[in-house]
Amino acid sequence: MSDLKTQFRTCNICEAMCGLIVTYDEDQVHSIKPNPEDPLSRGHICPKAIALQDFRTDPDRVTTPLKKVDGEFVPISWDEAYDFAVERLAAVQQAHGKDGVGVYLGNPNAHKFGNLLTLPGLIKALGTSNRYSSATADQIPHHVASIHMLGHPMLIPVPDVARTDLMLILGGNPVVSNGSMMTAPGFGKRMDEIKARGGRVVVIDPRRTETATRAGEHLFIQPESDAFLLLALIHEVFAQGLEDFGALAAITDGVEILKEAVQPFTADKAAEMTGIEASTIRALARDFASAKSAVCYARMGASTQSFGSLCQWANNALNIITGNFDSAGGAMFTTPALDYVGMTSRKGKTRSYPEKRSRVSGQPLYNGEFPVSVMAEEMEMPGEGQIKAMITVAGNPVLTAPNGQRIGRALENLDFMMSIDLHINDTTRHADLILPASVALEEEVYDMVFHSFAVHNTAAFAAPIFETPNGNPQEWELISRLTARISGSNSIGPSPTEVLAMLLPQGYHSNSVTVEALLTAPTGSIDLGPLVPNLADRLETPDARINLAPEVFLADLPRLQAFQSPVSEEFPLLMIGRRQVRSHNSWTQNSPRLVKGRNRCTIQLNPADSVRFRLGEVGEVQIDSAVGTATLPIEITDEIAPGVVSIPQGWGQRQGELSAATKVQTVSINDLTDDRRIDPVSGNAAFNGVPVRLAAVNQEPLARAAK
Ligand SMILES: Nc1nc2c(c(=O)[nH]1)N[C@H]1C(S)=C(S)[C@@H](COP(=O)(O)OP(=O)(O)OC[C@H]3O[C@@H](n4cnc5c(=O)[nH]c(N)nc54)[C@H](O)[C@@H]3O)O[C@H]1N2
Ligand SMILES: Nc1nc2c(c(=O)[nH]1)N[C@H]1C(S)=C(S)[C@@H](COP(=O)(O)OP(=O)(O)OC[C@H]3O[C@@H](n4cnc5c(=O)[nH]c(N)nc54)[C@H](O)[C@@H]3O)O[C@H]1N2
Ligand code: SF4
Ligand SMILES: [Mo]
Repeated sequence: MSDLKTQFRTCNICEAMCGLIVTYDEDQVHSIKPNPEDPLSRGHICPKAIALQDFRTDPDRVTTPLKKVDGEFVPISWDEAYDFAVERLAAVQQAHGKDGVGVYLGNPNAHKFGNLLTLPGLIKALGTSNRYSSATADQIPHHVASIHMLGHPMLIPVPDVARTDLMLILGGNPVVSNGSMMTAPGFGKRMDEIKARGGRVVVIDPRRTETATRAGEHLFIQPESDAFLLLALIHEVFAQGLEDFGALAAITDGVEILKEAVQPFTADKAAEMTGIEASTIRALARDFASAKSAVCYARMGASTQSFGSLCQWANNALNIITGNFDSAGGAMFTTPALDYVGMTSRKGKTRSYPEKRSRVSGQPLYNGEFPVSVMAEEMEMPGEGQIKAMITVAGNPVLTAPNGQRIGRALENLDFMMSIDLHINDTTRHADLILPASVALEEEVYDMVFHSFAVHNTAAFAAPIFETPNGNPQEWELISRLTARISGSNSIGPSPTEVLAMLLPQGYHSNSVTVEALLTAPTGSIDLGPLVPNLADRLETPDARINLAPEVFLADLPRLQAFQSPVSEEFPLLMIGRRQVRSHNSWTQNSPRLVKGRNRCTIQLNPADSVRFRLGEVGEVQIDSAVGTATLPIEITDEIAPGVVSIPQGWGQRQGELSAATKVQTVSINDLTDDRRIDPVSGNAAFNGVPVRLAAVNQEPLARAAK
C-alpha cells in the first residue's frame, strides 16, 4: 500500500464541480471520496463521481481508432486514421463546399478544458458554418436573454443562494441535477440553510420533484405556461407599486415599455393558463418584491419549451425590477479566475442578432451555432450548403436531440461521418471512423465554463492521474493533431496547462491564482469569496446600459397571447422529461454501479389519469406522439400533475452495444419528442409539453378521455 497516492480533483461530469479526493496507485483507483474542505462543494458528491473510475476501465470503451469496413469496425493505426479523416473531409468539402461538413459538439465538451481550448481551432480549420451543439438543445434562451439585455451571451446571472431570503425555482430540479447555469453542489443542504435563516424556497413545476419536496413549498404548473406566470408577476409588482431598481436604477432602460408590455398578462390570465390560483400569484408577487432579497431562477423546464426565450427574459426582468439583480441575495455575476466574458469581450463591436438563419427552415443562429432541431433537415435537404459529412465530438444526438431517430437515419445517409467518443453507441455506430477519447482521470481538469456560473467563486486545477490506453493522445492533442493535418501544419500548439498559465494573468484573481498556487492549494481549491456586485463595469451592450425591454421579446408576446394548450382528443396528455441522480444524460449508463437495481426508465402518470384512461392495472403502456412510439413500464404517482406524463431523458441505448452487466431494455424519450417544436426566438428545442397519448399494451389505443 506504500505507493498509494492521493489527489484533490474536481469532478467534471456535471456542472456542480464537486471536490473529490482520489486515492490511487499506478494501475487503478482505490477510492473516490468527497472533499469536505472544498469551499464550493463542502463535502458533497453524488454516486456518479465514484463511477469516474468505471469510464476508464469500461470493457466497451473504444481504445483504438476504428474504421468501418463492410459494416464492421476494425482497428487501424492513428496515422491511417488521421489520413482517412483528412482525405474524406477534404473530398466532401471539394465537392460540396466548406459547409458540406457539419460539426456537432456534445455536452461533455463543456466540461473538458482541453476540448474547449482546441475545438475552436478545428472548426476554424474546417471553415464550416454548419455548427451544432447540445447548447441549442438546452440553454440558448439564457444566452439570448443575456445578449439582448446585457450585451454578452456569457453574462449569465447566478442565484446568490447563500444569501437569498426567497428563492423561486421554475423548471429546475437542482437536488437531482445539482444546478444548471447555477453551479450549486449539495443544493438540498443549501435550501435547508435558506429555510434555517427564515427564508423560503418555492418550486413551480409540473412534477413535485425532489427539490420541491425538500423545499416544502410547491405549485403545479401546466407545461409551457411559465411565461404567463412570470409576466403576471411583473405585472403585479408594477400594479402593487412595489418596483425598486436599487443600485441599477440609473443604468436601466425600458421600464415604461416593459410596464406597458405586461398589461395583458394579468394574474387572472396566468391562472387560466398555469392552473395556479390568481390570489396565489398576487401573493407571490408581493412576497417576492417585499422580501429583503429574493431571486427567481428559471431553468431547463422553462428553457426547453416553446417560450424559452420569453421565460428567460421575464425571469431577468422580474429580478431587475425588484432590486434583486447584481445585489446580494439576488441574481449575481461571478468573477472567475479565468474570465470567459473578458476573454471573449464584445465591447465596442457592433453585432446584429440573430447572427444568421438556417438554410432550410430559417431558424436563428446564436453563438455561432444552429439549433440542433434543424440538424436532420440540413442533412436531408439537397442543395448548396447541405451537410454531406458530419463530425460528432462527445455527442449522442440520436438519443439526446428531438426526434433522434430521424437524425440517425440522416447520419446513415451521409457521404462520411466521424466521431470522437468513448463508445460505439446509437450515434457513433453510424460513423465511418471513430477516434477514441481520453477520459477525465487521464486529463488535467480546470473548469473553464462552470466557474462562470458558480454560486461561490473558487478555482481548482488537477493534473492527469493515469496514462491513456495504448499510448493514445489525450483528447486535446487528438483534436490539435487532426486540426494540424487539416490545415497542413505540423504544430499542435501549447498544452492546456500551458494555456491556463497564459490566461490566468488576464483574469480577476491574477495575484492569487497561478497554476502553481492551484496545484499546491491545501484544500485542493482556492476560495475566491462570495459573489460581488460588478455588473455596471461589465455590461457589454453598446450603451453599457441594461435593456429591460428588447424588441425581440416584445415581438414574441403576441405569439404567447395566442397560445392555447396543445391538448387534443388525439393527444390528450403532455409529456415532460426528468433527470435522475444515477445517470448523466445518455452516456453514463454503461457503469454497472450506476444502473444496478430496478429499471428506472418508467413513465409517470397521475392516478386521476390512470383512471381516466383505464390504465390502473396495466404494467406497461404504449406512448405515441406525432413523431414516434415507445413502450415502457408505468409508474402511477401523484407527484406528477394531472394531464402530464414524465419520462426520464438519457435512456434508450439499443441492445447489443452495452456490456452484459447493464443490459436493461429502456426507451429514448427523444424517439417521441418532435423536432418541429421549438422556441422560434432562440431556435432552442421544446422538449417539454409534447402532446402524447397512452394505450395499454396489446389493447386498443385509449386515445380518448373517458368523459
Ligand atoms: N443527475 C444528473 N444531473 C445532471 C444531468 C443529468 O443528466 N443527471 N444533466 C446535467 C445537464 S446537461 C443539465 S442541462 C442540467 C439540467 O438541470 P435542471 O435545469 O435542474 O433540469 P431537470 O432536472 O431536467 O429539471 C427540469 C425540471 O423542469 C420541469 N419541467 C418540465 N416542463 C416544465 C414546464 O413547462 N414548466 C416548468 N416550470 N417546469 C417544467 C421538470 O419536471 C423538471 O423538474 O442537469 C445537469 N445535471
Ligand atoms: N428529451 C430531452 N432531451 C434532452 C434533454 C432533456 O432534458 N430532455 N436534455 C438535453 C441536455 S440539457 C443536454 S446537455 C443534451 C446532451 O446531449 P449530448 O451532448 O448529445 O449527449 P450526452 O449524453 O452528453 O453524450 C455524450 C457523448 O459523448 C461521449 N463521451 C463521454 N465522455 C466523453 C469524453 O470525455 N470525450 C468524448 N469525445 N466523448 C465522450 C459519450 O459516449 C456520448 O456519446 O441532451 C439534451 N436532450
Ligand atoms: S454532483 Fe456532479 S460534479 Fe458532483 S459528484 Fe455528482 S456528477 Fe460529479
Ligand atoms: Mo444540458
